[in-house]
Amino acid sequence: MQLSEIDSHFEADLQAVDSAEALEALRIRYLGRGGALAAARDQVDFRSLAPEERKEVGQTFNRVKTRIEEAIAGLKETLGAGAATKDLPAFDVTLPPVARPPGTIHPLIATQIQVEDIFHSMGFRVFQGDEAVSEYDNFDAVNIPGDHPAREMQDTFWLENGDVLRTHTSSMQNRAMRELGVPLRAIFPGRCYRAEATDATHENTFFQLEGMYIDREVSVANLIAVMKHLLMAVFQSEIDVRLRPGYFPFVEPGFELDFRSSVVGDNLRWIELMPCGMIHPAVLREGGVDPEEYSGFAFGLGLSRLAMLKFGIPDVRLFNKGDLRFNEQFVATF
Ligand code: FA5
Repeated sequence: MQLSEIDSHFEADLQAVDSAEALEALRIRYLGRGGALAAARDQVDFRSLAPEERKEVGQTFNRVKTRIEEAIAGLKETLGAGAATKDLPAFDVTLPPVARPPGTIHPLIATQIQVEDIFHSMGFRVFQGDEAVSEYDNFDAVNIPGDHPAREMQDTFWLENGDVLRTHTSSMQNRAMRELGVPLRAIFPGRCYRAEATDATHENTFFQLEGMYIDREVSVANLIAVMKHLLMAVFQSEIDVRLRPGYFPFVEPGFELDFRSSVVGDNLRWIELMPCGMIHPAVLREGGVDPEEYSGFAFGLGLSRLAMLKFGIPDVRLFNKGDLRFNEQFVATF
């Protein structure tokens, strides 16, 4: 093969190469000791050439050789990359794992789950409701008419359509009576909202857990027994409870329930836990329940407050901060 033919032949041969082995064979055929380039060179009688011509022919050889070398090196890289990835799985099993620390349940929700379990064991069901509710459900249905001063007790977020972000879970009392009927044993946990200044014990967004127990001849004694059982199960210790008078338009009589235990707080001091009371006859009637036949109690447990007591959390605002350093402290708890 003449030097002038090598270029075009090589081009055609290169197109046909489809493997690393074929490429190596091509390299030997063109660049090897007995290869096409060496053979073409042997055909040239350098001694018969004038110095100028000798230089020119030498340069031509070098140019062709460099071109062939570069083309082979380029294709080798392409074929090599293909071979390296062709039969491998889509991910590299030898890479070190990405460390993902185990997730955990938020202490508030963990408390909610625990309290739900305890109420389940006493035959209560969990009833879910909306956070945006009608003015009627939040106020009127629980005996707080439009001009009643009790509306001022709870600073309300009003929505443009006249609904409200529920200020308390009592907003579900009426629906529970109407949808579930009586006898009724149900709890309604969830977020509540109040447009109030925040501090260590007041948040604009917090959790309550409402409960209703309606049947024939339900009394304050049942209320005390249920609450004592709840608190003993939450704190795993002996508990004392006491009732003080409290005012809420939807209960009569109304109470504030306090408790004390050697494992919570200090020096067996009474801790104010939640308002409660016997459901007001007007509320029963509004829910379609005859107060002559049925009676019941209701309570509005501050779930955020209970979680604070359970875990020794000093500031209610920590729950909503989304600070992982806070949340991570509860990893091992559940
Ligand atoms: C009520 O909301 C009544 N609906 C409770 C009730 C239900 C009474 C059924 C009788 C019968 P109160 O506004 O006190 O009551 O709130 C109840 C509990 O929610 C409080 O004891 C407190 O633990 C919690 N709470 C109220 N406001 C906040 C707040 N801003 N931040 C955190 N917790 C709050």
